[in-house]
Amino acid sequence: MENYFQPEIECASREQIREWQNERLRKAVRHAYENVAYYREKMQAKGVTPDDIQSIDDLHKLPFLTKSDLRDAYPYGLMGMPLSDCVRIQSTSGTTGRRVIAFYTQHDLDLWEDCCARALVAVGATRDDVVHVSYGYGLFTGGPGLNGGSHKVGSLTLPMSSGNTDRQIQFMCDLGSTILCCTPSYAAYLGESIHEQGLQDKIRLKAGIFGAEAWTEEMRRDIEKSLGIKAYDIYGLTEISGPGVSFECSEQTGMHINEDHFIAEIINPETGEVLPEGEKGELVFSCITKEAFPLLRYRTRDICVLSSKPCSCGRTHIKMSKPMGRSDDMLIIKGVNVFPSQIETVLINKGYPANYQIVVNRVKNSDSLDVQVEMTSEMFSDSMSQVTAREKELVDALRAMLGIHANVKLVAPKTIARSEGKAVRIIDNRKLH
Ligand code: DLL
Repeated sequence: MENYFQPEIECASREQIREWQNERLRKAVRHAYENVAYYREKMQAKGVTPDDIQSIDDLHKLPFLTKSDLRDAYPYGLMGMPLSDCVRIQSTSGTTGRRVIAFYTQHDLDLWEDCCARALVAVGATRDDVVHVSYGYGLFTGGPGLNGGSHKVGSLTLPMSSGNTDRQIQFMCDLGSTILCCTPSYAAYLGESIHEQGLQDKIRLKAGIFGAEAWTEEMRRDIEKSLGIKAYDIYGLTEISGPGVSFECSEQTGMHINEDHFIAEIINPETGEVLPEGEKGELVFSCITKEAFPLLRYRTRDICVLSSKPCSCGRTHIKMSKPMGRSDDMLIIKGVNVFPSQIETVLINKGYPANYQIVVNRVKNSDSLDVQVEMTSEMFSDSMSQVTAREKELVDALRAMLGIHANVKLVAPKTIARSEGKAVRIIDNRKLH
């Protein structure tokens, strides 16, 4: 069994990492140019050839690739290898427009699973662990990615998939699951259900690896408390391979990007200008080792900050902050930029569970923001006037955070539908696109 803490790679000097990146970038650009007509045409339209890209300093010369390119080229137009060399597809959870389909050779699958194995080892996984994978399996990358990573580590892998919460808890108790992999909203729900069934003493979990959707530090603390674990973040997207593009280490202050496979840039989402390290902007990835689906300068729409400050875990790969929202589903309400994570921070700080729904409407050209929040069972027994006072308190706190008025409605526990995968928390009825 290989060891998936790989200090020769993960703790390499910045110079060494840059050297790998330069060499692999040159190869990746040539691969895309020679094998993907769509890419070649985009580069030609910008007057760039593979000879113009000698190092990461030349990266800015390449055109960006966006989700709409992926949709235009659907389904086979961005493949870098013949179909006979591809062994798998995965697809996004997108519900609007054409789905995005990513292709993998066996080599691509191996590298992706290596990245997930690194993530698991970083949260403490060994071959003695029981890894409980409650991400969805099938087209979604969460289940297959963590499953493959867990096999590589040599842990006993429980391919639970999502759903059937009672069975999840039963397996967790009976088999002594030690590491939980699922969305943070499902982790919170599992915690809630375990407490309801009074089974918290039967749970052997020590760590969780949660991603695929935005979650706050407050939610981390809640999950850690409710499940009695350390909760770590993991990031990725289907187009770039899936989970494991970056992952948290013991420091829990941002996610190390697997820089031997992916080069990260931060750009101004309005102008496309590359921003210096430390500035907030849209994350852009160039994949430098992928064969079947070679994406260069892919715009993720995720807004975050990069930092190469030394990390106490010894890893030298650059860290990205938790995504602070998306440049495309950032809500603009009454002209004000609103990130749902800001609303979640207010709610959790005031003691509410992370079960809420944000509804935006537009009536006669005026936007309205409604926030429905579940009360805890203790709050639910409060008198009507106490509930009204609580609602007012939230309205004030949300105004202080967002600068706009939100209509707040406190609802009974368990009235907002739970999610087994990514939570649907935002309903924008304005149809602005
Ligand atoms: O969500 C891959 C994944 C599976 C990541 C399991 C982590 C764990 P997609 O369905 O293609 O892929 O969605 C990708 O989800 O661009 C982000 O906006 C969001 N996202 C993913 N991880 C995080 C995270 C998977 N840790 C999109 N925090 C990305 C916040 C995340 N947002």
